[in-house]
Parts: sequence; C-alpha cells; structure tokens
Amino acid sequence: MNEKPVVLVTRKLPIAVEKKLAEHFETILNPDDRLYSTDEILQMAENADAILPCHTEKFSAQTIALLPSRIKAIANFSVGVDHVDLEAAKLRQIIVTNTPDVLSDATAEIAMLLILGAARRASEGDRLVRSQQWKDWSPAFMVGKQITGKRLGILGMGRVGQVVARRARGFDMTIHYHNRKPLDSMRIKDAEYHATVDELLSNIDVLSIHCPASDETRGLLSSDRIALLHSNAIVVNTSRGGVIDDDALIDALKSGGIAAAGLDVYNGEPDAIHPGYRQLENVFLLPHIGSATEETRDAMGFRAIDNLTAIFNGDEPGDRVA
Ligand code: 8YV
Repeated sequence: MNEKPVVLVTRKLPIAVEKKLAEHFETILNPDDRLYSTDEILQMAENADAILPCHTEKFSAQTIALLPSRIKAIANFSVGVDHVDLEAAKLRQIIVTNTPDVLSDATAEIAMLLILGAARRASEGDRLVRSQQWKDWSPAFMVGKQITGKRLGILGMGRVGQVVARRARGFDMTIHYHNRKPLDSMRIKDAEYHATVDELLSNIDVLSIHCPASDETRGLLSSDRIALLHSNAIVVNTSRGGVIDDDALIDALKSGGIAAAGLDVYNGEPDAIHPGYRQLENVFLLPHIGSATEETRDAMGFRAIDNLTAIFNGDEPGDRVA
C-alpha cells in the first residue's frame, strides 16, 4: 500500500481495534457512537475508500447504487450480512466481507443462557426478587423445565450451531439438527440429522435457531411449524428475528402451545419489537448481545481489519461474501 486508504467506521469500535486500524489506514471514526442516517453515511463515504459498518447500518440496493465510485469494500463488523444487499454490491464490484468464527463461542454462550433462562424462568424470578414480591417458598414455587438429558434441536448447524451442540452435551442433551446438508460425522459426532425442519421440530424438547436471515428463512418458524413442537418445548433464537413469525410464537406462548422462549434478536429491534413479548412472563429477553464480550468484539474488529488489509493489498480477503 502506498498512500493509506481511508476507512469510514460507522460505529465506535474497541480501542485496540481503532488503534490497529489507524496503523494501516486513514480513519473516519464515530467517537460518540451515534447511529448515522443513510444520508450521512453516503455523504461521509465521499471521502472514503471502504466502509467498516455494523449490522445497524443498512446497505439496500438503493443505498449501494448511491455509494461513490471510490468505495471498494464494505468490511462488516458482523457475521450476519442480511443488512447488505449482496447482489447490488456484486453489480457495483464492491467487495463485501464478514467476521465468521470469532463470535461463535460468545454467541453459543448466549444461546445456552437463553435455554437455561427460559427453562428455569430466570427473568420472572429476577423480577420477583427486585420488586419485593417474593414472599414465600413452596414445592410448587417457580417450577420450571429441566434441560439435562433433553433433546436439543439445532436449526442451522453452522459454526455457532456446532459450538452450541458441544456446550449442550455438558448438560447431557442429545443433539438433533437440520441443515441444508448433513454434516460430516467427523465434524459433528452423535447428532441426529433431520432432512426437514418439520421432522426436526417433531423430535425435540428445545429448539435453538442458528440459520442466517434470508428470503428462504424469513418466517420459517410459522404457526404450522410451532404446532409441531410439544407443549413443554422451549424455543431460543440468537440468529435473526426474521426467522420467527412473532404473532405465531406469541400465540403459542400465551396458549400453552409451547412452554417458554428465550430471544436475543427480534424483528424491529431495537425499539419496535413486537409489544406482545413484553407482556409475557414465559419469555427471557436479551438485547442482541450474542457477540458482546471484550474478547469477541476485539477479534471481530481484527478480522475486519485483516479483510481490509487483504483487499487493499490486492489479495483475496479471507471472509469474502460478495
Ligand atoms: C453483532 C451479530 O451485534 O455478527 C452478527 O451478525 O448479530 C452480532 O453478533 C453484530 O455483529 C454487530 O454488527
């Protein structure tokens, strides 16, 4: 690299990441971590050669068409890339990368937290203690579902799904999964593959969703499919809200169609999620914190920098998605 390329960073990144980025690139940073509008991003992009965004910035086909011609890359600080129209980027020959692998452990931790929190009524218990409503104890008090030895269904056996399977084995859970293709038995031992989503749902106690959001997976967990789960079932989601039909899930949670749910991601997040979730005791809700650990956020940033460095050195970036 001769002159340092300019990278527009849309959100505040960890200190170590911004420091390393500045060693290799000129940077346009967002020290106040303000959520920029699309117009602001387009305006700032006039002075940049690449953009390093988060999933909070949307790059629709229309936005990508308006990007200045000097933009060579969108190097995401995320594994999910549903916020970027990949076909539109390809048309403009803008390289798009993501940050896989480095957030699998952190996200799997949150999946396990959701499973346990939903099964053992964690937020209900927390509310009870905080509000000074906890007045008594009895054998019938706050009885939840035990997950030890239960059947875990993993929808989307990618990197995160595979870590969740390993962690769940620590609770003696048996692993069932659906994926576009069955995995090599070297990569996933002792897991039962189900060729269809419906077959998976009919054979499990806990469902953990790990498939990416796409036209194919939008609303995948519909009312018909939820009806295949038994009434003690627990549903957790750490991938994207779009995979779930919220009305259907809320109906099942209200009517006893399933026992509980744990959610970290939502349609309309952060401030326009389905209001029905807020009314329910049997949902454990977190604010999209799957990758929110210091180690992981640093690693995501370094991975995005590696991708940018390769691109501006004329090499193929490791994590190219378009
Ligand atoms: C982060 C995520 O919030 O990487 C993803 O796809 O959903 C989350 O872990 C996101 O990466 C921030 O852009």
